[in-house]
Amino acid sequence: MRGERFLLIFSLILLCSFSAKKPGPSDKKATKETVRLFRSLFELQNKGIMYGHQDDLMYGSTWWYEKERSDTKDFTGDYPAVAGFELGHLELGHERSLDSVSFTEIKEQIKTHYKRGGVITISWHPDNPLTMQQPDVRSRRQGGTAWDVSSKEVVASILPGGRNHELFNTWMERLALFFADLKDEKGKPVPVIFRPWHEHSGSFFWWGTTICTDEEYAALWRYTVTFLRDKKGLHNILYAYNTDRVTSLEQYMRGYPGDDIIDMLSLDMYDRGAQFGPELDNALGFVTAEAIKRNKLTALSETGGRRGMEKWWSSVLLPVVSKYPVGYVLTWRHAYRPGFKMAGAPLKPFPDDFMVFYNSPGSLFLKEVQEANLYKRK
Ligand code: BMA
Repeated sequence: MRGERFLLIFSLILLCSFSAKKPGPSDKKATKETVRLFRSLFELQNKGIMYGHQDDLMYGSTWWYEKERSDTKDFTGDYPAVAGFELGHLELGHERSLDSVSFTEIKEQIKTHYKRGGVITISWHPDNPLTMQQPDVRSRRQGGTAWDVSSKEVVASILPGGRNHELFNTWMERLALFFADLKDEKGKPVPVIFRPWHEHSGSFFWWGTTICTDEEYAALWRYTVTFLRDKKGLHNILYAYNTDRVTSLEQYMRGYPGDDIIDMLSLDMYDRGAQFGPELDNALGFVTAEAIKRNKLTALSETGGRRGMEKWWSSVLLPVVSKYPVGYVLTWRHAYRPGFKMAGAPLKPFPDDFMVFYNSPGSLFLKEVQEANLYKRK
């Protein structure tokens, strides 16, 4: 009798621990640090919004690669919680990105930011593998680049069976080598959030919504992840699905490759006018609800203020993002402009109103995520 009761209690405990499945990466072999990052971010997105900045650790409009420097730190005294990096032209075997940034230096800064306890996110604007081979390519504006949308055959041409499949595999090999090189001092892989094939709902990249079919887009995603994760054994990557502005969940999910591939549901939306606030509110509402339902992370992975609007951070962005469990908000790069430096009167890296966002209890910069110990907790 006692034995039976013991067995019953034991199986109940076992059942409970199985059904209360903890949210975690889609990669079942994700490294310990990657699992911890996922879980920390999943919790943190209910507590506040991390600030992220693209190429923050690489340059600002008046300076170029000074190791400890950051526009965010210059302005607020703290680094961003999330550091964004770009891999465009890595696929070509170049030493520098399409923005002239050295890939060796990018790797250094990724490791440094990881050591500090920050989060790393990586974007990729690869050239157009089909049109780049055309003889007259450079005579066209954006010819051969990620923005070249002159052919609708591109995605089909790089998938298995397509005539550019082998070329694409050499690109993927280079990408895999880069990720494999991201190791800390003890040789352990550095976890990163990778956001390729971004802004699918728009039609300004060769993987855009009217440039390939939803099936091709999903297949491209699945090929990318299975290549890196299963073929190359890389288990330090969280994958972010991403669209540009959308007005419905149905539009957002077009081409979604599946929960076994994706870790984060993210959105890019720039403020182009008065409709932005309500549109962002609507989109973040359904994107974050869907993400939570699926046990996925969330982000407003690219945004930017309205031209000429002084209090954008405090009066437009903050009130909307505070309503939802958004993991991070990232603003895009401060492109280096040698002319600004020569003029002797450098522009301020951020508007004064950015400090209102910084000082808000809801925003998280590096010091706050250091306290949360993203990679070390259980
Ligand atoms: C774009 C612009 C480009 C840049 C690209 C990749 O949005 O900032 O100038 O080359 O991102 O970083």
